Amino acid sequence: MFRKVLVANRGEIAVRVIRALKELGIASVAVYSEVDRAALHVRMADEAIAIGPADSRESYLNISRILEAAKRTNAEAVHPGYGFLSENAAFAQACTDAGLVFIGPSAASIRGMGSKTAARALAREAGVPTVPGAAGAVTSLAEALAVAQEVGYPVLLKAAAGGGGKGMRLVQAEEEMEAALRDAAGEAERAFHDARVYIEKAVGRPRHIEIQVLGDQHGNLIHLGERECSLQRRHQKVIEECPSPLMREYPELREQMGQAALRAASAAGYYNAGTVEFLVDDQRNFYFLEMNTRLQVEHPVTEWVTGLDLVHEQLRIAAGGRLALRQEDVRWQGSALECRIYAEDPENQFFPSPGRITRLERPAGPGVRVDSGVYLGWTIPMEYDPLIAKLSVHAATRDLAIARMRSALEEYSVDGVKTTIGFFHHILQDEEFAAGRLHTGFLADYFARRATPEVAPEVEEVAALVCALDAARGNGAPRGSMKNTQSLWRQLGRERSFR
Ligand code: MV4
Repeated sequence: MFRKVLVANRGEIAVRVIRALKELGIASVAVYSEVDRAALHVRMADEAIAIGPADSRESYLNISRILEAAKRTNAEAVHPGYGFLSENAAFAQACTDAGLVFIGPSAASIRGMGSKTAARALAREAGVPTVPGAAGAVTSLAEALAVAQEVGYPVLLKAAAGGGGKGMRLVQAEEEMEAALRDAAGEAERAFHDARVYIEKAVGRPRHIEIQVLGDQHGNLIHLGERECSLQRRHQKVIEECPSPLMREYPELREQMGQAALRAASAAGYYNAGTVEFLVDDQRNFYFLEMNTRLQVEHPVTEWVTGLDLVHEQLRIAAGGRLALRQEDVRWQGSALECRIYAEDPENQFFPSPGRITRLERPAGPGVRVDSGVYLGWTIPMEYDPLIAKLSVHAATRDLAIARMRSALEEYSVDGVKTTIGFFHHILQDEEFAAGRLHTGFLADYFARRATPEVAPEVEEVAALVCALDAARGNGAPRGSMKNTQSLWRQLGRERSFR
């Protein structure tokens, strides 16, 4: 095992990794930018090295500064966390070239899955279902029109270098194609310096279900089941859970999707922790979407239900060890939920609300876990993702997990910044949520169900997609009245005040 590991990240995930290192008797090195001098991850690590200014391009994304810090502290390995450099093939390669172990998959796996068209081709060749569409990037308007004609409208244009919804455009009819191609390519160019886009048939009201995989460098590869991540707002996950409510009704689906994920991962020569994302339609057809070649934000729900520690596994795998268990040893017990609690103002379109935390009371008790990178008196910087904590719970059943989450949220109290805690109270009381009827348009529908006139732009964006997809499925009833989130929250605030 390693003696010393550098954690190339900040916030709750750096804290999470540092805890695992401590437990395994491995010394930890934190890195920090100017505004993170007093951050929790810096306080918790055995050593800490300043790597530059607040702008992450000059600190947490600066490969040479991080390698320098590793060299200076004699670290043997680098854990990249999620975000920042975690899916940067050049960084993984640079670590290896500098004689450091990158705690993740090979640079080749990262590169292969980084191109969404290459990943799609790889999955398809491995016998994993992909959404009907073009094999590679489209090269002309004529080709785009031909593909769309063949698979049928509506179609989605997606950035080949993308992922996460950037550069995505819905095209509902032929006459929209030219402008949509131009917009999608422009957005892809600005976001990824790569204007290539590809086409997929749009799947209506899909669920987003992902499979956690784990592989060692000796060819062993297992899956740890699914996470349901359908609850998203503007392509940001809001609540994640394990198991997916769908698997209760159709338990064979876990094994089918699990095997498909293993085929995709195996084709990529994958080792370490990874996630294969799928869309699942209302007929329970599943389609490969992309593969994330990192530890994910929502890994705690899988840890709750499988009893494994994914960071321990990552460390053992990176050090050349073997997986601690075989597929048949994996058991799924109970139900787990995770809420991403942000310093954002739900009454003002989830506008970021960084600032100093002047009061902090956190929930505790059986089956309650808080992953956080903040402390009382700390100022959440405006330069980064304003995540306060991931609150996760585990209980015997989904109903009990929901009840446990609700009481944990009641115990949670944060002053000094606006938070999304109150918003979760409302979602968790929702009957559609309780029934497990989840899909990627859920939150847009949720706002719409409770709304009066006026349309919020961010709701409109998702709702337009959902609506178009509905129409395509033949039940094209116009959506009910949409509403400005601001007035929605004012209305909800009358029912119950936010904290
Ligand atoms: C789709 C889709 C429907 N059909 N692809 C959005 C982000 C990116 N990772 C994939 N996304 C989607 N791809 C096809 N062919 C609908 C979405 C989508 C979505 C997916 C997952 C979670 C939330 C979403 C919200 C809107 C659209």
